[in-house]
Amino acid sequence: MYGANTNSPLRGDYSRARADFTVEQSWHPYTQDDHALWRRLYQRQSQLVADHACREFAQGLARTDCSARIPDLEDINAMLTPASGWRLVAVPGFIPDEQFFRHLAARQFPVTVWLRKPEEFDYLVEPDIFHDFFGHVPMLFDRGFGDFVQRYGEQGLRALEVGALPLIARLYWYTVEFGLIEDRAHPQDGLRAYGAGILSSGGETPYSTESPLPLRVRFDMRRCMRTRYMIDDFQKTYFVIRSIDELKAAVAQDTVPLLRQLQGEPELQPDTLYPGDQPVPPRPAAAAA
Ligand code: HBI
Ligand code: FE
Repeated sequence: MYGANTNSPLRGDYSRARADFTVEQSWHPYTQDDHALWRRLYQRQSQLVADHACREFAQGLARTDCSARIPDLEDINAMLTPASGWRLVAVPGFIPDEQFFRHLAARQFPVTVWLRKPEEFDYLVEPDIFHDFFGHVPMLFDRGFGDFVQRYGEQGLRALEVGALPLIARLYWYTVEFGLIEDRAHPQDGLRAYGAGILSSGGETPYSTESPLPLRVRFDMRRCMRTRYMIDDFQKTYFVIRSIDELKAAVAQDTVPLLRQLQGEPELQPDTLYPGDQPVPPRPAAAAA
């Protein structure tokens, strides 16, 4: 079925996708250049983990050693499913919101199959396998975080029913993608990242925890859902949780009443501190090596 091993998986090839938008990972067609680029991406990001990632991320990353080549998702599932009940499924790229939420609600995480090009080393707007795998999979080894993401998927489906996609999408953006944590149980750790958009980015990882430029405020679900975001620049506001349980608590109840209420309130701007915000200071920059 596969020809000579010279063509990377096509970006956004939906022609072979099933009804739930999953595809075969088509493991074989990754080229040697793809694996080499993966190694460079992996090396840069894994060096940032010790100083900037939360302990759950560091522990999850240590469970899989994927530094040498693009992983076969089934090999990862053999470790991930016993650990947390999650399973990775391959997808061609962005999939419709409803299908995305259905996968999360079923404890299945969609991982994009294709890898970016070398000229996109630093920055990419869409998810590729490096973002989806390096950024998201470590946290999915944590059962509590996995519970939150599953519950988020269920609430995402509810939000679609009431036309509240923008509100529920912001919750994902400011937590799963760009969340920071100041772990109440481990104060010596200081401010750390758990979001996949941060931890798959060489620039935003130190920026999010150390730069004096962005706003950082204590997580509040209403504040978070009302706040617009940008997809093509470092974030201007980060929301800081004190524990993963705080995320689970935020979505424990049906969010529809809250969504309906927030639909009637104005959006908040991504670069503004509002009354009631509780600012969180950055972490002192690590001494240069
Ligand atoms: N599809 N592959 C993929 N990855 C995503 O992160 C994703 C998606 N489809 C929809 C979607 N995200 C959004 O609905 C959420 O971010 C809320
Ligand atoms: Fe992501």
